[in-house]
Amino acid sequence: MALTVVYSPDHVRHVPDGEIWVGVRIAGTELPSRGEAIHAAVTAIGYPVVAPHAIEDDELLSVHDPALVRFLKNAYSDWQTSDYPRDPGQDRVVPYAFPHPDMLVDPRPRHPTSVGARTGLFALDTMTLIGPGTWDAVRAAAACALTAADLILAGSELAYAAVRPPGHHSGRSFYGGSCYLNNAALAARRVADGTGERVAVIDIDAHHGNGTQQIFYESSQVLYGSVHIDPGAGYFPHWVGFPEETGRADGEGSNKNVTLSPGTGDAGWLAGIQELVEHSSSASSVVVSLGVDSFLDDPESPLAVSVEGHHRAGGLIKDLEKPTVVVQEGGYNLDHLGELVVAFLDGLENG
Ligand code: SP5
Ligand code: ZN
Repeated sequence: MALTVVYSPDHVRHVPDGEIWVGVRIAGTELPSRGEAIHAAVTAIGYPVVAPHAIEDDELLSVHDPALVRFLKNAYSDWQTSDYPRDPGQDRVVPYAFPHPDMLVDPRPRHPTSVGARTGLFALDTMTLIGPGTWDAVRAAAACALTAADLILAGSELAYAAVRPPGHHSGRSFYGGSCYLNNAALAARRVADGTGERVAVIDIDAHHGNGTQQIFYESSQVLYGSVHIDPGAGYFPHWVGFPEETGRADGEGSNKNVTLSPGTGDAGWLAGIQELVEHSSSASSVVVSLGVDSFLDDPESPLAVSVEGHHRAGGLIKDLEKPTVVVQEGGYNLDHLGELVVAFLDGLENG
């Protein structure tokens, strides 16, 4: 099966320049060099690389609330015109106060005047900074994911959106976990709408894709399955990602979470992926959220999967024999990132 890579160099314009972790600005790991490493590896293998087609903001509304899109688009310029860059001297958009549900009298809070508070209305965490080029890069990533979906709709078997920033922690009206717009959800919605048939999302990032789960939680048309580090063992996204979350309303039974203990290696991870493959059998096409942060030496996760494990994961998903869109999520070991992505893609293409 031939694989086409969709890539935009505009990802380099997203320079989060760190993250605010437990109140401290640290270097962060979602770096422009991640995109460069992946691009170099897929180019070296010889995969064809194409640019995304242009998209309209309206296309983002298939999975996102207009208020989130408007916020992300304007956040940096709103921040620049506030006092925060001078007092206290914060150059990135960071939330300051959050609307705790028990505090609110009206469950839908009024639109806050202060951009610091407004950020708290949309952000899950303090780690996901917005800088001058963030929106352009975020939009380019969404365009890559939609272009990859359109390749499948036009008859391709395999397409890979080599994107950053990642997307699976962002939901209909919230962003966080280094994610802004949900690239994989945009691709899944596009394929489901274009085919009129069921789509399965298989999320193998080390973290639970809480945003993708939320977007499709009541849908029977898009199944969601994820294998990830157990949030109950103390890992992001902490509040969701448990096995008892199976979907709601029309989506009852369409959601599947497989949780793993810290230190889980190839056997446990691949058994989890096999469960997701079985959960996906009624779908006509597949979207893979490809995080490679389950790798045994990744700074953001305690899982312990080898390069060969990533190759075999691709092989398990190949066995579904369905048109597949792969969308890049996490993976933070810069020395192994390209090798891990190529190992997975080779397994998916050739078994
Ligand atoms: C897309 C994706 O993989 N997002 C990962 C978000 C998880 N980040 C939570 C971890 C926060 C702590 N980061 C500091 C790590 C120091 N070793
Ligand atoms: Zn992750």
